[in-house]
Amino acid sequence: MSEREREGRNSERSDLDGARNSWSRDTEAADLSTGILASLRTLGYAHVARPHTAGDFEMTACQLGSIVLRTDLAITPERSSIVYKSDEIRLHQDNPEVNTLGWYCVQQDEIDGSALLLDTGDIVAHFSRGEIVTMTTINVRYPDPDQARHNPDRGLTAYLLWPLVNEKSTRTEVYYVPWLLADSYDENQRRVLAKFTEYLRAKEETQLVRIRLKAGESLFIDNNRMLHGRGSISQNSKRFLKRVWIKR
Ligand SMILES: O=C(O)CCC(=O)C(=O)O
Repeated sequence: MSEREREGRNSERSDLDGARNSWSRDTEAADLSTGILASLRTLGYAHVARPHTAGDFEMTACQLGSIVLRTDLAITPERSSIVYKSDEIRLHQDNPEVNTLGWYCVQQDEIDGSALLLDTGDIVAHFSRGEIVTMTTINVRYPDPDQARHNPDRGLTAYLLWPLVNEKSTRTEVYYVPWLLADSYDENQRRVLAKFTEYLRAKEETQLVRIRLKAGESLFIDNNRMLHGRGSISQNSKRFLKRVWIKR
């Protein structure tokens, strides 16, 4: 466990850790969601290490907002998205309209299958005001959430655009997917984008958070702040996660 993860877990120990087996009442899910929200605010993620059921996960996720998508993640050769493949998934963010992502571990990979996380919550400290403004003009594509338009399993692809940096009244949010950059940027945008990728690379060397969920544990992340990915796993891996996309 990394120093950072240990820190996070210690600070949330009373709510998110512990030996009890499941919770059945809404009030327990509500109490837990308070701890999760606090951890999302401070660390950008919350690892619920207290063993629980998929039903508990669902109940807790509902306390965090509206679930807009549920996905079963397991190696599925006939599906085309990278999330069903055994290859490494590079650090990225999901649909930027979705604020919180949650994964519940039904079965972990035998060898690894850890979630890899990178925090961009300090972006304003690393870039000048001018560079931040330039980043608000750098558009990154994201798949159209309407499955009638974007459904790679049916040969349909359609993308919308979202800025790399989005200035909100309370914070500066990031949306980055290295394989969904637009076809062309001007010279200034290319320069700032190169500095941004170097910022991520340097961070990845020293600040990558690695969380290997055990069966019965879950992980929530702030999708407008944290990048996530995972290393490659075996094609025969039985790893099985339930994912939810949550809008606040
Ligand atoms: O399999 C995982 O751990 C992550 C999959 C992923 O990238 C996603 O859910 O967006």
